[in-house]
Amino acid sequence: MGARARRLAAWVFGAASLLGCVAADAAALAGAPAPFDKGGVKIALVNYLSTGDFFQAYEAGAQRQARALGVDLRIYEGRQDASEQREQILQAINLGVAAIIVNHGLPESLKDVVQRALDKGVRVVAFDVDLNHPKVPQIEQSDADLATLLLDQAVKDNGEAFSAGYVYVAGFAPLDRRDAVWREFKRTHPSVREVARWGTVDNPIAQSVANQAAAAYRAHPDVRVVFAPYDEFARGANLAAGEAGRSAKLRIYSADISTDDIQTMRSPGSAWVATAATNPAVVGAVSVRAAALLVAGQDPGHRIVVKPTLITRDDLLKADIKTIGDLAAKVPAFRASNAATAAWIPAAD
Ligand code: SR1
Repeated sequence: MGARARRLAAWVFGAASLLGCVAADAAALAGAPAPFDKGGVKIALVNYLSTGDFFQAYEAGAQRQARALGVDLRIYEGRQDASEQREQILQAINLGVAAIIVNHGLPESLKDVVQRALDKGVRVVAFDVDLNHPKVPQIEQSDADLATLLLDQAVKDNGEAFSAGYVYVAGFAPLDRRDAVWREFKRTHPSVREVARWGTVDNPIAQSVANQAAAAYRAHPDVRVVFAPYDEFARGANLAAGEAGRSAKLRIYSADISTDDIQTMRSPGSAWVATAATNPAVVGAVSVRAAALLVAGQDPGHRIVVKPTLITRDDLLKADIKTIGDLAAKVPAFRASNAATAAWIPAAD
């Protein structure tokens, strides 16, 4: 084959694989309502946060559900940059997506671009960012239940009176909802004293939180319980406890779970004794299904909840759970959710 023919073949192959990629990712789904019966449906997942196990697993679950639906899922990485997230929403609208999943973010900076999407007929669903719009279904993990499970366990393990450290950053919807439960808990448990508070989402989050925790532990040697309801916070609090030789004197209660988190909780002498969590991959799949239902003209409901489960260090050790896969094998809620389902939507593989 001559050079010209080779160039032409490469061009044809490149164009075909590009088309093939779109066609493969956005294939027709037999028996599904329009537009899924024809294929070619594009959905955007626009993230505010992407780093850390939770968000990686969330994205993986969203991708699996999109593949099962024949949807071409365009993922925009989140860099905790509100103006970049706005720009990405505008790019997604221009790309002609049928729906946008907004994953976290700052409501004030999103409202007008979300309205622009809705005005152009693009469907929108929100995970863990309160967009407060009647046309935008809100997906969450029931953060009130999640925090209540943890604080009930903290009382069970430590009694009604203890000095606590609290890890919190305001402005993130799930953390704010968990914080509302913590504030009410302190009101109803006057012998629980919050003696130290810290928190940051500066990357790398766990290490930044560990640096703050080390100072908090030095200043407040009476801290017995740490309420750190985000796994990156718990990793930091646990790391600092280990480095300060305080693991045996502290108990850490957190949210979220991943295979790495399970290993940290199981490690000898770990202070991280309980977490309340969903499977983030399941939440990602629910988000795509909710968007797909809207695109098909069906109603996923306005408030879509994936319920969390309490998992203690003892549970992990006794049941010999070492990975998220082990957890899914033992706890049905970690395999799938019946939120935002329909007979025509295939299960994510
Ligand atoms: C900074 S917000 C972190 C939380 O978002 C998700 O809801 C996860 O549960 C995580 O804890």
